Amino acid sequence: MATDILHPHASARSLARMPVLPALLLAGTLTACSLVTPLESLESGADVAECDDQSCPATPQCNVGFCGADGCSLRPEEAGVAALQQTPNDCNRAVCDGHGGVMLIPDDDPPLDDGNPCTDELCEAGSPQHRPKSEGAACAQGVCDASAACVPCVAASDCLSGVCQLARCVPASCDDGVSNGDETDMDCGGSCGSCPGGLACLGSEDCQTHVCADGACSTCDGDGDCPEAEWCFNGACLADAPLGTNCVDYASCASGICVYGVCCDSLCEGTCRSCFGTYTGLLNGTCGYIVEGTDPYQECAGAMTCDGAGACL
Ligand SMILES: [Ca+2]
Ligand SMILES: [Ca+2]
Ligand SMILES: [Ca+2]
Repeated sequence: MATDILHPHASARSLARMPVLPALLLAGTLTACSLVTPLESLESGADVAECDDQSCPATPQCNVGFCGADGCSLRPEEAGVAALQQTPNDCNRAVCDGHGGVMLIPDDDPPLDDGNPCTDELCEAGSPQHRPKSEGAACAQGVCDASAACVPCVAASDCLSGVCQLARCVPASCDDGVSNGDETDMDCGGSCGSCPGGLACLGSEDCQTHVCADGACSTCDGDGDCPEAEWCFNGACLADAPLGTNCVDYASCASGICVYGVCCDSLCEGTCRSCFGTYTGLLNGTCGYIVEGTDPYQECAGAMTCDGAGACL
C-alpha cells in the first residue's frame, strides 16, 4: 500500500481540503492581503528585522516562505506546481492547488506488479488496476487463461501435440482425433498404421494401398506404381510373393516366375518337371523332377510314366 508522507496525521486529500492557511496563522496579524501572514508563531520564524527570503521556511508544502514588512510570511505556491511529497504507484500526481493546498491529478504512475504475469498494471482514471490479460496471451509457462492464471494451454493450438486437456498438453496418440506426432493424417500414417485412400501421406508405407501420389494415398494401375518388390493387385500394391505362393502372374512373385499358379524358381520347362511339391517331393516353388511312376500332367505316351529323372519310361 502506498504511503502518504505529506504529514504524519494528514493525507494529501485532507490537506487539499484545509483552509488556505492554518488557523494558528490566522490568529496572527493579517495584512491587507489575507494570504500573507506573519510567521511569528512558527517555531522557526526568523526575527522580523533580520529575515530574508532564504531564511523564511516554506511550510507546509505548497506554500512559499518570504520575508515581508512584518517578517517571514507564507503565500500559496502557484497552482500546478508539483507538491514536495509524492506517493509512488498511485496513478496520481500531487500538485499545488494554488491556495496553499495539495490536490491529486491522474497521472501515468501505475501500481507495482502484483506478481501475476497474466495481469497488466495500469491506471484507469487515476485508479490503480491489475487488469487480467486476454485469454491466450503469452506468459512464461504458457498462456493466460480466462481467470488470469498462467497455464500450459487453453487451446489445442497451444500444444505441439494439438491436444489440450484440463489446461495441460497431452502427448500425441493414434486415437486422439488429431493429426499429430509422426502421423501423416488424422491418426494414421507414420507409426500409427497406414491410411485409407485419399488421406495425406509422405510415402507408400503410409498408405493401405502402398501408393502415395502427390501427397495423398491412391491406387495403383500397374506394377510400375508400386514400390520395389511389390506388385499391383486390384489397385493395391502387394509384396512380391516368395517361392511356392499362389500367383496370378509373374509380377506377383519375388522370383518373377509364376508357373501353373505358383511362384517358382525357374520356368521349369521340359518333360516330367513340376513346381509343385506334391508332384516332386520337394518344396513348393522349387522346380524338380516328377516322382518316378507318376504322370500328373499326362505327358508320357501310353502306359509310360515319369522316371524320376525328367523323362518318360
Ligand atoms: Ca504518484
Ligand atoms: Ca501483473
Ligand atoms: Ca493422432
